Amino acid sequence: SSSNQPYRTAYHFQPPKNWINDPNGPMRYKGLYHLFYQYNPKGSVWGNIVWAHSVSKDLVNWIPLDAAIFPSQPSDINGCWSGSATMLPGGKPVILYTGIDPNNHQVQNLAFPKNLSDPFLREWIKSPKNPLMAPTVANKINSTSFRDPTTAWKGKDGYWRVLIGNKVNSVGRAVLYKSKDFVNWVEAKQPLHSAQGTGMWECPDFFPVLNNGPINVGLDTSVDGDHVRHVLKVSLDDKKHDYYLIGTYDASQDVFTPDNGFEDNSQPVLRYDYGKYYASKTIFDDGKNRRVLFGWVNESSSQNDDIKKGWSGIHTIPRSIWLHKSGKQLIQWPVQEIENLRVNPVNWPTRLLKGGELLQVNGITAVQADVEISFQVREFQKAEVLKNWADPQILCGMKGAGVKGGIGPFGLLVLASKDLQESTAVFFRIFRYQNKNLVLMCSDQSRSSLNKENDMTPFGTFVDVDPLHENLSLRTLIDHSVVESFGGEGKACITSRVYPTLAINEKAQLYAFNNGTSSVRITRLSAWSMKKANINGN
Ligand code: DQQ
Repeated sequence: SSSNQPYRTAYHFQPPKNWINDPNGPMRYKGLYHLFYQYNPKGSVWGNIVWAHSVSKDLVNWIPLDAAIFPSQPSDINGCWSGSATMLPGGKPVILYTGIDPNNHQVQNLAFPKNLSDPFLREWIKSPKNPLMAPTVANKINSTSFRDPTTAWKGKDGYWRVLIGNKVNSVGRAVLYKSKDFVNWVEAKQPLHSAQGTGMWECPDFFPVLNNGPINVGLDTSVDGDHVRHVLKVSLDDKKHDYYLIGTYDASQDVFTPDNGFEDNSQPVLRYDYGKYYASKTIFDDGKNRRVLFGWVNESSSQNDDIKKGWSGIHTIPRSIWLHKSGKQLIQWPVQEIENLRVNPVNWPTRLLKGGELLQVNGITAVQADVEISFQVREFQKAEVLKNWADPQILCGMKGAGVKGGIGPFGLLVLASKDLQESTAVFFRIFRYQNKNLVLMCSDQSRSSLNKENDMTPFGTFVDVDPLHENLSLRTLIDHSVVESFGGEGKACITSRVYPTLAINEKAQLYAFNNGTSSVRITRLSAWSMKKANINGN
């Protein structure tokens, strides 16, 4: 119950107990969404990995099914690791996943549904030809750095292509394999892309996005052409963050070239999320014609606490993802279905939020809420001057919500205790940098809990919004131990895990605050209590 499990979520995906990590093989089949995930059936730390399985009609409520893929043959006897689904012609789904063989080598395996007329796709059969791709003396692939096949895409030449994460020394690589029949795979001469000094690339994802298209419209993974840009996402094992590149896919050479600015000295620059977020994966949702992103959020608590509470890991709310009209970044927004959980709206009329002011948002269940707030900044004279560029996360650490500024910090205090001994601050602060306004967004959990065993490092990023011409918007999904925030209409995402000791259940409170000297105008505040979703029998 929520009284002895105050950190369990009410509308974020998690199993009833135990360890969960990467989302695997999401797909839509016969009108149902399928989500598999890395799961330890035996405990709340990583190990004994199988593909657990849930289905959903709406990406909000999930029905649990038995594990779909589990160790059963030499090519996966030591674990069934991450992978992806592909729809073959005629609407037949197949799964490629990494198996750990008796020598602890990483190999790629194929599985297909036993019974295509079962919309739940409960039973999966493994190809007798497994493994289909394996490290050998001839291909010189490192047997412990070869994993996480993507959804395959089909070229005009009729060949399927798939990427496998890999590294050679410290060069991260997306190794490309091609196949005519999905069973016999041949390694291409060169990887689709690689980068010096980035380390192991886990869970690659490669997909087209519409260039200059309407918002929230997605494309099937095999679509290509002049109207399309391509996205390569990699999960950097060394950093434990998901980075993405936007660029050009040359299908004739099978090479991806990122646009200028996406790599700095070979290192990728942009992230999906500047908080806790990893091993994500997208699908094309042919029901709603959009691309949907699934991602894993680890705990920030100690392993001892995870063992005590009996579980670890959640997934974010699935997000729609598309290319911003600038072409310079992706936009992410929680799938619209999540709004069906909204009840008891609270709306404020436009009002001024003076420097030093703290306003409580009353009338909602603050521990389980969806909040949208927008700010208009009118005076820019008092902006703090930033002389030298600084890492935004470090800036958020130095200039937390309690550090008074010129314009900002202003934003939300979530999961706050009555006396404010505990709170998580999600806020903006505007700097003057090279004669422009630079907007910093922070998720500051340094005061989120009296339990100092938790990792409470603040997170932050700059947001590409010009506050001179646009309002600064923030949406925050609050769910007991997760705070998922979207700044600038989905330009910047930060997900935090927090474990208040006082601000739990009905004791949690929500505030808008301004700790700058300049006033800002709240042009919108809409907040909702969120109903509990039915997630895996919880
Ligand atoms: N998790 C899986 C691997 C993957 C890693 C193992 C990423 O396949 O590389 O559970 O979190």
